[in-house]
Amino acid sequence: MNSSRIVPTIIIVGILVICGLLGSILVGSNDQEESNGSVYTVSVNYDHDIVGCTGVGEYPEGSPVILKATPVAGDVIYGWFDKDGKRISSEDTYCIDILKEDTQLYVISINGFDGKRTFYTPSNYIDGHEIWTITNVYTKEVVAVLEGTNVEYTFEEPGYYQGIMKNDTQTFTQSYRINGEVKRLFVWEYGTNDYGVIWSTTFDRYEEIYNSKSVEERRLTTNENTTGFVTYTDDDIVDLTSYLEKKSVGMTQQQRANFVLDFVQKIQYIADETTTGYTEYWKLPYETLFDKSGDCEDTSILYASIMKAMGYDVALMIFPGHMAVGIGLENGTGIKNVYDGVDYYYCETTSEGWEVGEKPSKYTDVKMVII
Ligand SMILES: [Ca+2]
Ligand SMILES: [Ca+2]
Repeated sequence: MNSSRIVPTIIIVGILVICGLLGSILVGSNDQEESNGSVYTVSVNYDHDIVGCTGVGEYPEGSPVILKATPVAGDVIYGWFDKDGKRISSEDTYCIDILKEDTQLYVISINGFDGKRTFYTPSNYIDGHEIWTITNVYTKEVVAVLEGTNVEYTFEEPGYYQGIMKNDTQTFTQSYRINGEVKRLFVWEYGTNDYGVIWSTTFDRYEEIYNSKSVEERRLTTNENTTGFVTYTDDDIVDLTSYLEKKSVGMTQQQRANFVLDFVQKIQYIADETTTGYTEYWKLPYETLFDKSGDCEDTSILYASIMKAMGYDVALMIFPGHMAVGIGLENGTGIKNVYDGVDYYYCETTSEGWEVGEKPSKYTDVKMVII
């Protein structure tokens, strides 16, 4: 089990698993028949690192619900997430005070993570006003502002963190690199169904990928080496792809392309300048998954990688100031670009609502880079 954690893996999450009454606790069930209130279902999805979860089931409207998940030995609860994939708690148990609707949650555990660290006040620090500003070195996000002497802080997940304490004349830094398992939850809709997947990796692997391309390579202004970003043979992408393939069995070629496009379009759009300080910065597909964010070329490169891994003909469609993906379809519908006898249909990856073959008219003067 532990050895499999080293390789980034994809874990299939039960989708809309309704646990029904089995193992559930009915609160106030004696009053239920007399009241006209609705009965709502509470369901929790998780991967194979959670042994079980108590508290799921059906409850009368207004009930309190207490959910408790038990991780496998060596794991700790990383968090509870709502149906939109937003983390709502990092406790072992999750309590719904007053149940108002059918509620679908996810719970995620990670392996053996202890994020507790101490930031020590330097002995030669002369200002009595001791404040550490703690930043995630990679995302540049301030994760905490800590006040006090030798102050303890518990990080929520593995990462590389730096604290800075300064006054008018002195600046001190203290860093912690905390390795361990990292998981990302992706949720999206296709048609009338909800889908979710938990993607698992390690912080070590993130740093390996991050360092595999120089900043110069990531700031390409030509198309040279472009295809080197479409890492469709990497385990990180292959595992995700096989999950997406399983969930889309029976779909047509174009439906499957739309299914994956819906997954990618849910990834948050953030401009390169905001996250990296560079006007242009290409991420590897792995990094877009790890960050759960990117701009047009990042989500295009991710989508192109998955679709290529699925066996599609794939092209990056590069416009002045924009990137999209062309997917080869036989008998497809929508806007296409014929290249070398293949019909490449336009795929917009940056925002929801654009289906395969739908193209914003402002993008013209395409350069096709066949993968
Ligand atoms: Ca960009
Ligand atoms: Ca980018």
